[in-house]
Amino acid sequence: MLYPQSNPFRQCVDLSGFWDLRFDPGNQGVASNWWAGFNDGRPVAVPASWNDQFEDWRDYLGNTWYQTRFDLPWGWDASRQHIRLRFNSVNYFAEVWLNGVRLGQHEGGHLPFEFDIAPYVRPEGNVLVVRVEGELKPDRVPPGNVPADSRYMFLSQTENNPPASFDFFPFCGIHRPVLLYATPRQAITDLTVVTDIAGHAGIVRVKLNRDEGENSLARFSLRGTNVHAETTGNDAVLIVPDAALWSSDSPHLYDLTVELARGDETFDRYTLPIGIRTVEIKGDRLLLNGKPIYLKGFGRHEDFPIAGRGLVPAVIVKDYAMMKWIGANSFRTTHYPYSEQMMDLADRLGFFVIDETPAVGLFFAEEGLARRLELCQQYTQELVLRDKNHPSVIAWSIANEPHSWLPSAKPFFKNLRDLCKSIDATRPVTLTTYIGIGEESFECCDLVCLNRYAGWYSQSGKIDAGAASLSAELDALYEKYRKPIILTEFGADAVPGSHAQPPEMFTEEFQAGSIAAYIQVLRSKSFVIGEHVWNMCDFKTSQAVQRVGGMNLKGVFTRDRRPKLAAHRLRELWR
Ligand code: GCB
Repeated sequence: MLYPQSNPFRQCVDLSGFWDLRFDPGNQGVASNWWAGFNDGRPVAVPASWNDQFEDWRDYLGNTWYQTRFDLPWGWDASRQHIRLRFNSVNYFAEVWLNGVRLGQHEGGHLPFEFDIAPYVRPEGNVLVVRVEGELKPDRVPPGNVPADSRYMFLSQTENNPPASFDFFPFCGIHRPVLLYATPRQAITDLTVVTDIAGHAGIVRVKLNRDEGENSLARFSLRGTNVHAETTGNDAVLIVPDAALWSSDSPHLYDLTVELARGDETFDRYTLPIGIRTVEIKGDRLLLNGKPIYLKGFGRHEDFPIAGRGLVPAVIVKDYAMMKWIGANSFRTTHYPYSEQMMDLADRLGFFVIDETPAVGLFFAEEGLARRLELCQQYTQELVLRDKNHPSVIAWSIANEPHSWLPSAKPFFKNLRDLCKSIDATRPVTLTTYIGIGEESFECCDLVCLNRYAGWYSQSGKIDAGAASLSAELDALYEKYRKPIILTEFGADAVPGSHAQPPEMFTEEFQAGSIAAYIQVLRSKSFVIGEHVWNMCDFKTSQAVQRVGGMNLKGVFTRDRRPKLAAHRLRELWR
């Protein structure tokens, strides 16, 4: 799925701004025809979560109606062009109407969906209405309101408010831009780029998808080089002599331009930044361009005061600046796909990304399991199709911490692994676990990813004992699976400004000390290929006894991006 862009052949307009909003706790909107347009809306910012924009609706996750109006830009013509509406992310469920016509619906909060609106759009006075809701239900992914039952879950989270089966606030709303865009009728619809290296040359294989129609000429070129190819088919190979490879130290991107032409007349163009690089696992190593890499970085969240999970471009820039400052080279998109803007900057700035689907908090009770699998399949497919061309993506994570005690878990993940590989055979696939050695799904993963909090949730307050048990566990895991290991989560909560010597839980000294002790263990194991601290920043979550002020305080930066002691300690260790 190509991100919309503007050039002489295609145009894109961002509908972000102040929309109208009506909360609908009594579910009267459908019967009252709000879908055809409603009155008495209050202003709401798009993109942003609704929860923190008002004084009284923070924990409300139910039916909510959004509305905006738009005119088509000058020159757009629905009889000659595809005109589409693209939603980059709406959490969790969206149903969309244009001028009273139902366009469709989408489930899942972090991946784009779009509608062809050419048949329904008017030159002026269009009314766009979206019903959004994010109720927590056991047959949704991620799930919520899961009945307490120790066969399925480690801990019951129904006492949390809101009752999410995951540890981040279930923010709702239109979280990323809504785009209106036009392309020619016979347009480029998708590109798939796979790169390889042969000696000093880079090999760029491009597969083109296009609308049905006559076999026009497709031209491929890399800006700033003489490399080009053309074909009336859909496959091209570009060989770049003395290629500048993409890496974290030198994230070189080439602009791949693809054009469609009839004779001399060009009628479509798309430009995609690409990086030439290879990723593979060999023995205990993860290789980029044939050389071992070691991941230093974080699990994170898209989370910021007031905007909630909504896209704030300045926060993205700040986060990369702080990750560079601290010496990180990577992150995992915990626990859902991040914005396209975040992914684009990872390519530009040279960050390695473990790209994760929204499959967090999965449990394996029979009831609803088929539906949860269907949703995970949908998300895996949507994610890989969206992000397959990013050089920064070095692995896919198909789940975070599933409660995979029951035998049905292993075939569930084998199914998702196979699906992922069938769309993209070039990247490793993994999932992360707290279960450790008993996580049988590691058999079908290329990498073993462990989340561990010994010294915090267990052996509480004992940094050295926690580190010793981590060390023993890593050895046993490697012995069993013989695959490279990444510690994808470790850390401790620290209340900013709280101090103690000797260190005590919740102080900045304890957090810094336990992170440093873990890193010392990791560096002593040759099969460990990465360390991701949980979390980069403090983040909002459901209210619970372990969550002071509804916050998870494991950030090494505060929610407003100020470094704690641990950030300075990490900077010494990572730079
Ligand atoms: C985990 C989860 C993460 C939590 C974290 C914690 O293992 O993957 O979502 O926030 O632990 O702080 O408890």
